[in-house]
Formats: sequence, C-alpha cells, structure tokens
Amino acid sequence: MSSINYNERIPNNVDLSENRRLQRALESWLPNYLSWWDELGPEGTQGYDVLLRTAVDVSADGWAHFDYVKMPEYRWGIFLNEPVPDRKIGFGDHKGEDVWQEVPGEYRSTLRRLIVTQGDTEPASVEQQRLLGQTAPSLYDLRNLFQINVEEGRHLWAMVYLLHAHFGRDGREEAEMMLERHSGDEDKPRILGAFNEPTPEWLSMFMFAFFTDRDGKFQLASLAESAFDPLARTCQFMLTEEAHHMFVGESGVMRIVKRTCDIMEELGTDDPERIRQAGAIDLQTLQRWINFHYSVSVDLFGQELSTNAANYYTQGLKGRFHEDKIDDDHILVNDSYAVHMLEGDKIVEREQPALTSINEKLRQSYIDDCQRGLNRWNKVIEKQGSEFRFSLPHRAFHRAIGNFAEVKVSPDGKVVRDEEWQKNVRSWLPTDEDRAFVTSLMKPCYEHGKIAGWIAPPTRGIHGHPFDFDYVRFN
Ligand code: BYC
Repeated sequence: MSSINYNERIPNNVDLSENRRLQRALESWLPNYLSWWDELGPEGTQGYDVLLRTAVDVSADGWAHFDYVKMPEYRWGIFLNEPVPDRKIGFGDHKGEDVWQEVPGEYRSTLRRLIVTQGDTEPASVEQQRLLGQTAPSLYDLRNLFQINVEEGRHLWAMVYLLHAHFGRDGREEAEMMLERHSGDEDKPRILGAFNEPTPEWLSMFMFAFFTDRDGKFQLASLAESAFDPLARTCQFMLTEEAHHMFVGESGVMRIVKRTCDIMEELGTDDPERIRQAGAIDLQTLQRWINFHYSVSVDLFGQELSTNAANYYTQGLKGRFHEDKIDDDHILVNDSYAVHMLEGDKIVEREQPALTSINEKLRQSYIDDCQRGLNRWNKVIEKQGSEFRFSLPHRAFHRAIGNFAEVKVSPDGKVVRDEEWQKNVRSWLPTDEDRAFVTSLMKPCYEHGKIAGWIAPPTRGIHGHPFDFDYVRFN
C-alpha cells in the first residue's frame, strides 16, 4: 500500500501507476464523469471557490486537508483503508478462511450487483441536490452541501474503481451505466426508490442527510464486513466521510427546530399558522417531513424476508452491522429473529429464520439510531417548555417494499382502509400546500454572518472557523 500520490491524474493509494491498463481505463472514464458532473452536478458553481476538505491520507488522524477549491477541480481519488494483516472471513460458510483479494467466480455476478446498487446511490444523490446551491440559508450551509456533493462523487469513484479493477468488461459497462441512469428519469431511473425522489428544498435536504445517508452508514458498515477485502476496505474509508453527512442532517434539522421554538416563545403560541406567518416551519410540518423521509429510507433495507440477503450472508459477501460485536455463531442456520408480519389486517411479530431476516435486523439497528437523533431534537423542544414531541412512524407506515407494501398503515401502526387513509393522509405526509410553503421560504442568504429566518445558526463553524466566515467565494 502506497501513500496517496496527488501528482497523478487520479489520486490514489492503490498503486494505480503500476497497473497501466487499469489506469488507462479509469482515465478514460474520467472525462465522462466530468461531463456528468458538469451537466448534472451542482448547478452554476463552476467559478466558486469553496472551503473543502480533501482526503489526503487514510489514517485516523489527519486524513483530510482543508483549502479553497474550485469545484470542478476537486481531486476525486481512490482510497482504501490499510489492509488488516491476516484478516479472516468473519461469518457465513467461509468463516475463518482468509479474505479474498480477487472475486471468486461463483460470486461474481452477485458481488457486482451489490457494488452497482451501492454505487448507483452516490451520483443519484448529487443529481437530487443539484439545484440546492441556489437557495442555501447561509454560506456555511452552502459549503456543507458542496462538501457532501464532492464526497458522494468520490464514493462513486470508489465503486467504479472496484468494477474496473475486478470485473473486467462487465465492470466497465456497469461503470458507464452509472452515468446513464438518472434520478427520477422515467426510462432509466436510479435503482433504489428513495434515490428517485426529488430533494427540492433544504428541509428535504437535511431530512435526506439524516435519514437516507444513515441508510448509507448501515449498508456501508455491512459491506465493510465483506470477505471481498477490497470492498471491505473501500467501504471502511467511505464511512469516515459519511459521518459528516449525517452530522449535516442532524444538526440542520436541530437548527430548524431551535428557530421554530424561538419563534414559538417570542410569539407565545404554538399555533402552526402564526408560526408560518412569522417565517418559520411549524413542528407539525416537520413531523410530516420526518414521516416521509423515514418511510422511504426504511424501504431501502429491502424485504423483511429476503433469500438474497441470506445468500449474501452465507456466501460472505455482506455481513451485519458490527458483525464482530454480535455474540452468536456468525453462521445463523439454527437461529431465529422476530419479524413484523401481516396477518389478516393485523401486524404481528413472528419468529423467522435469522438468515432470511438479515435485512430486518439491519433495519432495526437503523431504527434505533434514528430514534436517538429524534430524542436529541425532542430535547430542544422540551427545553423550550412545549409538550410537542416528534416520533418515528411505525415501520409499516407508507411502505413500497416488503410485507406492508400492499396495505395502508397509520403512523401508529394500524392497518387502515383506503377511506381512513385518505381522510388522514394530509396530516401524515407533506401536502402540496406544505411543500409550496416550505419552498416559499427558500431564498438564498449569502451575506457574511447572515442566515435565513427559518433556521438558527450553527453553534460552531467548520474547521475551527467562525460561522461568520467566507466559506464560499463567488467569482
Ligand atoms: N427500491 O430481496 P430484496 C447510500 C429490490 S444508501 C427499489 O429485499 P435485497 C447513500 C432489490 O434490489 C446505501 N428496489 O433485496 C445514501 C431486489 O432486486 P433484484 C445503498 C428495491 O437484495 C445517501 C428486489 O427488490 N447501499 O449509500 O435483499 C446518499 C428483491 O428485494 C428496494 C445499498 O443498498 C428499494 N428500496 O435488499 C448517497 C447496499 N429494496 O436484485 C448514498 C447494496 C429492494 O431482485 N444493496 N429492492 O432485481 C443491498 O444490499 C440490497 O440490494 C438491498 C435490497 C438492501 C438494497
């Protein structure tokens, strides 16, 4: 493993210059990537200088370098965590064997499918966020958006490297396809549902970064357990970057809640209409956004009972979250797990084989993690003295994948008839009016130290700088 070489066209720590064929293949993908970025990446940002972090090392301390960068000149590189000497496979049929540096023939198409699905989400999110740079509530937020965008771009590079390096011609074709499918495209949509939903305003942006990027955390952590060592090491490094994305989501929503609470206190009311008139977003509306983004993200874990997931695990391709911290045999053929199922019009928990319930177990870890974030938002409300509390809707609410895709379920987990759904859906999910109201607040605020009226400033800036700092310079 070499250190990262920035003199190369594609910075990397995988000794790319020693593999001319691979280097040439990736260098020929680079212009396609750049035209995609130009066309579907952050709109109108060519001249901006942005204070961005760039990965310069894969060690835990000092991995990132902060400087002003013109966005199209960002150095997207290929970085894998250092290999763990003598690493053994931690689960499934191959448990205890050496990890693989090459793809075993029999798992080739399955692994490719997993890598493609992961890779597809990365450019999708950049496409979804493409216009948000026109309406950021502050320079600080604008910079954070661009940081996320360039890193999602790098995560695409991470997967494209694996496809080029390990999957031959099929891999190269899949790499091309990554730039051909587009978020929301009728003919060539992105693979997973949530990545075809628009992210048209900043409330959705923060919710997406909290809920959907968090799926990324759990999926990447599961792939970081893979017996295919290059995939595991790539995902480990991606997780380092991912933490900031979730921070942006959690702190963004928290700052909105804080602003709403301040307005509630100022006006001495919790009447949603009056809060809206004062230019803030009422807590009920925020709850509807939570319901939406949570439910589409919960779908990203796949079906509750999945033979795909069982096979990934048994074959050693994809593990569980923090596999080595789980106290069981890591083979799971004799284990069971309680899964939510539909029986008639009731939702019940039933013991199911642990192997086919792998998606559901990961979903549960995700749900617990989301709940911790909600608790922190609720603390802000509690401090302000209001009785209102956010809650996560039931996992069966508003699902398009799995056991509950065919039924309508209320946020508190009751199967309801169409009529009842129609009667209540306006208080459960964002309405067109809600969306129009939130959109009406989205005016860019790019003066130093200023912030839009619907969100509180952050308590701290980026990289030791104050909030009042020129994070983005327009030229
Ligand atoms: N939408 O057996 P099942 C991130 C498909 S986010 C549409 O349950 P499986 C990021 C499924 O593909 C992390 N289709 O599936 C976040 C399968 O199709 P095929 C992304 C769906 O395989 C923010 C069929 O239904 N990474 O990094 O057990 C910004 C049968 O379903 C959906 C990964 O997802 C859906 N929601 O589980 C930027 C990791 N769900 O193959 C980035 C890789 C399922 O029969 N992916 N289907 O044609 C996987 O591990 C699995 O593919 C899934 C699905 C967990 C997604």
